[in-house]
Amino acid sequence: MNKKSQEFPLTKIQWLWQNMKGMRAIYIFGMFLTIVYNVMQLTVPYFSSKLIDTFLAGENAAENLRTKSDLFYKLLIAMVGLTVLRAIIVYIDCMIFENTSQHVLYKIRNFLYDKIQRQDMTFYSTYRTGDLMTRVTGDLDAVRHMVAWVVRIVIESFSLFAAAAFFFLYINWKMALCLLAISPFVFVIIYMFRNQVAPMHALLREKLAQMNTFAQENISGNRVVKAFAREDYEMEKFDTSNCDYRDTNKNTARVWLKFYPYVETIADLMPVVMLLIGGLFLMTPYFTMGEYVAFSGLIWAIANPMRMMGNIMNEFQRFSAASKKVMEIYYSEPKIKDKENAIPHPDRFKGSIEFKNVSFQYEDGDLPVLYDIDFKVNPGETVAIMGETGCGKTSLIHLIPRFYEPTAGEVLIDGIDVNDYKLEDLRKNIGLATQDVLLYSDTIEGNIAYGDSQIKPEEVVKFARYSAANDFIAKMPEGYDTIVGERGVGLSGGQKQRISLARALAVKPSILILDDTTSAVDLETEKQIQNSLNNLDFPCTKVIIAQRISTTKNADKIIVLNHGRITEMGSHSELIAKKGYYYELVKLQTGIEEL
Ligand code: DUT
Ligand code: MG
Repeated sequence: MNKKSQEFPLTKIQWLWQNMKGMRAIYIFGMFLTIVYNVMQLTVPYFSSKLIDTFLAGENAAENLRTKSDLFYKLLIAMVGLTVLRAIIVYIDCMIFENTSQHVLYKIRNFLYDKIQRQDMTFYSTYRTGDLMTRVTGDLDAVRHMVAWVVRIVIESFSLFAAAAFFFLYINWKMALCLLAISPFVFVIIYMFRNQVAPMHALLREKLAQMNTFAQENISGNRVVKAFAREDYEMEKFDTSNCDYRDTNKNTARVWLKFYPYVETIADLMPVVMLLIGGLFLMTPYFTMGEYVAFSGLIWAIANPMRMMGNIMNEFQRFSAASKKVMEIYYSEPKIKDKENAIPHPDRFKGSIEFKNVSFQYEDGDLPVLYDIDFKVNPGETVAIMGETGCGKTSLIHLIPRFYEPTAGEVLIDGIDVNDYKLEDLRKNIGLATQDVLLYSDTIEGNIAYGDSQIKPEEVVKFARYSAANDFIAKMPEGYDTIVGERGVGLSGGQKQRISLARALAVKPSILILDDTTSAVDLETEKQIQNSLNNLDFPCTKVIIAQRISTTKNADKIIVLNHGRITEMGSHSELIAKKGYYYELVKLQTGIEEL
């Protein structure tokens, strides 16, 4: 997946609109209400102009007040009534915008979470956790802000401006044109502002992601920080990142400050033009005092939207930068997914595994990590994989559940290429205990039953027995109900490994893969585990990565990897006879000089 130059099928606004499905009608109604309450706002000056001309400043004011006093009161009541009605509409409108935005937020967030869940390993090595977290929280909130606030303010500004402009033209077009002639200058300034502020917002989102990534990595890796007493150093590093974010924020705000005086000056020119030209017009019969009051009472409805333009443009750019980051995840597609013609295999696999001339290279790697791997394991057999650290053992076993795809050759299970299975069918048949154990913050029972939530409690105990974990679990104050912390805090390395083994066994897999799973348990316990693995009550092919001869010597087949190539393959006795790496290893581990 290319992180940088991703094309989206929809524009940002279209995408937002698409995610408003189900809420569109009410949202449009909200937009309509926004127009309504803004236009209503203009009626107050209209009524006051009427009141002034008829009852206060006009030629027959005193006369009118006496003879048409009921009209006077009607106008007053209409003014108050409209103000109250307007307040109610504003309230309803705000609720509509807020509700819709929360709905959109909820919908997109769930969608993103689902997307992230279904991504492949390459995705997880491309995006860092803190970055992803920022996208589903901060960036997404900027998107919500667009729906909840920006759109409403845009409509408010435009409807106010348009209504006031029409109203002015209606009352006195000459005066209105003199005022409106100033407004185009604002658009030129806003356009220039947009070009400068857009890259700032992109940078700002980047900095926020950086800061969050930094904090996330630091918090989850806090044990390393403590072990090396590097708190001050980490604090300093965070401070730098925090400062950087603050400064970028300040610089973004400063861009507006540069343009703000010009916009403000233009907006402020309005009342001046009003005074000058209006004053002159007042001396002619074409412009009444009532009209002057109506104009000056509404001059803000022209000037304020101009002032808001900068804000609106700023918010648009913020939305644009944030939605780009959200859409990147929204439209990301895992490379490893079900083939279109994948055939379902609901039945249990028999469990034969075959690697046919498999080579593999990581997308970001320079060299292949596996070359020409060729071997076969029959159902129920045990294969052990050995070799120096970094020789490609973990990479090899990751090809079986199709975490990655070989660059050449194929991996077959029961004679079918793993690419042809549905991922769910394939992975359901595989029990994997990974090299770095990750337990969830849940009870021990919940952790063991992770792959099969239907499993009975007595079965959980059975699998814990198989993995020699029952004894220490039973000794814990709350037994299987003991909550283990994030990543299994509160357990020893060997204890965690044994729970992870029980978790892998609990799905009763046709293929069990253990990646260095007993490296941290003592020899006695390991022997116990070996025994139970040999006597499982379900058929199972085992692929075991280990460094200890005691773990591997009884395997049907031992594979020795060296720099990504199979250098030795055979049973314990065959490999001893070969007098190669395995032979040397046995000598080293048993301390016997000659075998
Ligand atoms: N490698 C990558 N990207 C990864 C993982 C590994 O480039 O995401 C490289 C590192 C190493 C090679 O692949 O040079 C093989 O790594 P692997 O993890 O397969 O080695 P291992 O045999 O499992 O080593 P260990 O015994 O330390 O677990
Ligand atoms: Mg490994």
